[in-house]
Amino acid sequence: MNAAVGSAEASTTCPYCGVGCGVLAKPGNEVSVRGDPDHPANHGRLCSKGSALGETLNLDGRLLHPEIAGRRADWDTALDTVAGRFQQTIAEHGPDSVAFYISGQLLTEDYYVANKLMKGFIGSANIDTNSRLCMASSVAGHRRAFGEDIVPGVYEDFDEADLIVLTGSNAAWCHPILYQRLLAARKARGTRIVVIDPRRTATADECDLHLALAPGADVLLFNGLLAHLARAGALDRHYIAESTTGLDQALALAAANAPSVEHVAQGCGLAPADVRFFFELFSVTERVVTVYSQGVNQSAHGTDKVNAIINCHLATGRIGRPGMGPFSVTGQPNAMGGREVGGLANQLAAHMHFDNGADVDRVARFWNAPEIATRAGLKAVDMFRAVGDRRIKALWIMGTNPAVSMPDAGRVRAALKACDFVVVSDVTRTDTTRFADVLLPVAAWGEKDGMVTNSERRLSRQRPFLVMPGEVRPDWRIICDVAARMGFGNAFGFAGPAAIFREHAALSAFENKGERLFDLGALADIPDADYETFEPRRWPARDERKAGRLLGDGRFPTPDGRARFIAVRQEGVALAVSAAHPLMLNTGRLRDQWHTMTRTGAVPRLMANAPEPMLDLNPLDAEAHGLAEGDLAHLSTRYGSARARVRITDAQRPGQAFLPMHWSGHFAANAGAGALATPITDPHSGQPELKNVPLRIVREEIAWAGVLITRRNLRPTGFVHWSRSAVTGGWVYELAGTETPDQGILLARGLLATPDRLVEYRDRKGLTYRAAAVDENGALAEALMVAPKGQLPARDWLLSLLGSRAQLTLTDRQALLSGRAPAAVPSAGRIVCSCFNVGVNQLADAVSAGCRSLEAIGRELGAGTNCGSCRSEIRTIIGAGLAAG
Ligand SMILES: Nc1nc2c(c(=O)[nH]1)N[C@H]1C(S)=C(S)[C@@H](COP(=O)(O)OP(=O)(O)OC[C@H]3O[C@@H](n4cnc5c(=O)[nH]c(N)nc54)[C@H](O)[C@@H]3O)O[C@H]1N2
Ligand SMILES: Nc1nc2c(c(=O)[nH]1)N[C@H]1C(S)=C(S)[C@@H](COP(=O)(O)OP(=O)(O)OC[C@H]3O[C@@H](n4cnc5c(=O)[nH]c(N)nc54)[C@H](O)[C@@H]3O)O[C@H]1N2
Ligand code: SF4
Ligand SMILES: [Mo]
Repeated sequence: MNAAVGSAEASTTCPYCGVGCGVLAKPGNEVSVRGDPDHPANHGRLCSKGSALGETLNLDGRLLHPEIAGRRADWDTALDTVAGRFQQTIAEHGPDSVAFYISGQLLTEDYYVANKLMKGFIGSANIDTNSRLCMASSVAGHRRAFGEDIVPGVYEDFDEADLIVLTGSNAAWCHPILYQRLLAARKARGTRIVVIDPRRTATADECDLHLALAPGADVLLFNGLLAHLARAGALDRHYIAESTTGLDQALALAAANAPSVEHVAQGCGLAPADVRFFFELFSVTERVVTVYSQGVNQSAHGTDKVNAIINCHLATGRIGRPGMGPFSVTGQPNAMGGREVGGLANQLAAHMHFDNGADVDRVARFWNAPEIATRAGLKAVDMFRAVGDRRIKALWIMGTNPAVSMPDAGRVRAALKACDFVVVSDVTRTDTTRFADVLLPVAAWGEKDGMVTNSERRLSRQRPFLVMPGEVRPDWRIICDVAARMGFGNAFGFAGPAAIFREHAALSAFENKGERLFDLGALADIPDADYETFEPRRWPARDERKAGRLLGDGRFPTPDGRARFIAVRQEGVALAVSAAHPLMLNTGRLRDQWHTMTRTGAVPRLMANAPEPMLDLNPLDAEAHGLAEGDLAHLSTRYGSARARVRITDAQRPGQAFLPMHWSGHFAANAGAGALATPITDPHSGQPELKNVPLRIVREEIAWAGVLITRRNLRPTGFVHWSRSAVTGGWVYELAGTETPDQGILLARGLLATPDRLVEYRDRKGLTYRAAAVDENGALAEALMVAPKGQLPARDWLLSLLGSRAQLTLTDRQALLSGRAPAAVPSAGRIVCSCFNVGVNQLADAVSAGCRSLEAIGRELGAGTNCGSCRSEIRTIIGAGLAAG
């Protein structure tokens, strides 16, 4: 690990989800982290990912020096090359021949200068961000309804609501601390919870009603609700008259689209009684918050889904008052900060837009930018298309891994390969950095210094507590240095993040007499010292008053001051299933992994819950495809293919499969969801449909399987399938192939590193092979076992040998070659609770020993008592144990 800045406990913010929890990080031999008790987002709590932050800080795999064409270069040469190639391309082909693709991982200051450089000084709006895959439909829906991209609610609404509708949100895993807050409120005041998700997720575990609606049917459901509210006399006529326009058209279309509860139920694949229960609950409960996220946004009709939801809140006047409102929760740590600076290609800056000439003029004057872009640029999917057909000739990617996370990822990779000049700024090597002509090493969490904004518009500081290692630099500085080399030094001569933040704040307040609610005017002169000690606060920050909910006064930032109902109708799914692709593939997140696993994938306890890429399938579909639990399946869509093991679960509806989005080429041979996903986008937001693509699955005829346990970080090639998982002291590689076992043995042996200290065993038929290598101290360095499918021995004891680093005993050595543990080592089983490292076998044993409730398990094993995100899985294990008697 790199050196600490000081010894004091630093107060900073978690770099994962949009809940934006405060973290206290104490440097030492290891950095220890705890939740910040004074941070209003989490009041001291952290989820599994947040609590493991200290384990992500070692420097294995960190980029420490700039590289040009794969060779180490010095900063001056690297920056000159970037600036020179961009300038040359612009001179020859115009400003729209270059682009930036950036990210919600960036801090506000990084984001601000990147946006200013591209839109203000290069003079193109070809800057888009991974938020296009994430929040774009919410942004578009907010603008259509409210006139500005405003999230009206605050986290206190989770405490004060009587009904919370979670739609297209697996908050139990993706916004865990907010979800725990909701469960606490439920305990205290009996908050009702309705979950709308085609899958029965962990979030659906604790709810009054789970509506497992047909994928994509959300508009029909919410149109049905709007029509029901009208029929039930639940419309707030006064509010509608005073504060809105367009109800008649929206209601007419909704009523035509969703004429009755039965019609809605049929179209959504739900029971009429369940639909009626939801409608009535919504209609009679004043304090309703509707929380939504990627099941709504990531859709070919995402913007319509957002407006269908907002329509119901407008119709009942339930916006921006305590315990009520539509609440789009943000995904990334600084998704909201990116929206503030205007990091999307169709935004300008500070909630100002290209479609308003006065805005363009205002920003140009503020920046003193004569060449400002005057129209929107290319959105992510179109941007990579333009890279692919050479309209864009120079691309700078910062803080995102599009070779994995973009839909139709195979085409994105081909585009990156074909592109004349690719720059990548990252903290580590990724599938995307392979395409970089210039690779720039940047500061990571713990080293970075700046501002982020969470889902409830609350700004918090990320503060450094570690010295930047090697030659690493912060993103903002790299961007400003390139800008200066391009001749824009005057506009980018910032001394540090505080100076950039002041300019960002000043722009938000510039000629803003309240037309734009986003206003940080009170912070435009914040002294460096106050920026250092900045306490979390929400925007708007026009003056010293504390900001809370917005839009509760029934006034909206539209020209006439009224909110707009948007008439929407249910459209068909973007691509329908067919005989060739009979299943619908849904993709999303797992509890303990973050995106493309560049950080969480290296932490053993975060890998333990789901160590391999798994495709979830309903039992009926598994049977129809001749697939058993754990079988390897070949997955293909019209865009690409992948391989994953099958997990059979009735949490999936028949006809629907689910694959996590996380596995990149660093963690498996070919298990990426991005290669399978469709690049079809929503017409308003340009956000791709990442939740539905027709899928074909075929069982892979596996002949042999292997497991390699090693200290080395490898990237096997030539295997039909491999995946790997971090364990204490190294990695476990699962291998599988369709070759004959003897060929498999040959292939797998090629992975071993230390033939001189190797002991080997091979059975006479050449079907089974075992080998172990020791280091100079006689401790296990690696072990390989290969056997016909289904015959691999258990490996817990091998892992404990790898982890302990103790010298092997004679018994150990014999056991290694016989493939059997020396004594029955009790196996904890797959880890369920990663906070306390409790495995499925331990839980099952505790249930048989009489623990019949979550509380009893918690008392016995600790499991489930910290972050709480494993509670639903524990409940399932208790249920299974009780059912088995
Ligand atoms: N553990 C973890 N947490 C994270 C992240 C992570 O990588 N890991 N990433 C963060 C980021 S950037 C984001 S954007 C958020 C995302 O947070 P979420 O949106 O909660 O996560 P997802 O798993 O992408 O999708 C949510 C749910 O949408 C459902 N869904 C699919 N199709 C439909 C549909 O047509 N209608 C409805 N109503 N639901 C549907 C899926 O079944 C899925 O359960 O999570 C953030 N938090
Ligand atoms: N199939 C499918 N695809 C999806 C989704 C889905 O649900 N299904 N979800 C989409 C969503 S919502 C999102 S948000 C995206 C996320 O997709 P990505 O943005 O590709 O995911 P990350 O793994 O978070 O990539 C962030 C990269 O930035 C690096 N990094 C971290 N901090 C910094 C920093 O401070 N500066 C710089 N320069 N680099 C840094 C990390 O090392 C990592 O390589 O995926 C999208 N893709
Ligand atoms: S809930 Fe989100 S912000 Fe909070 S600790 Fe977990 S990942 Fe970090
Ligand atoms: Mo996201």
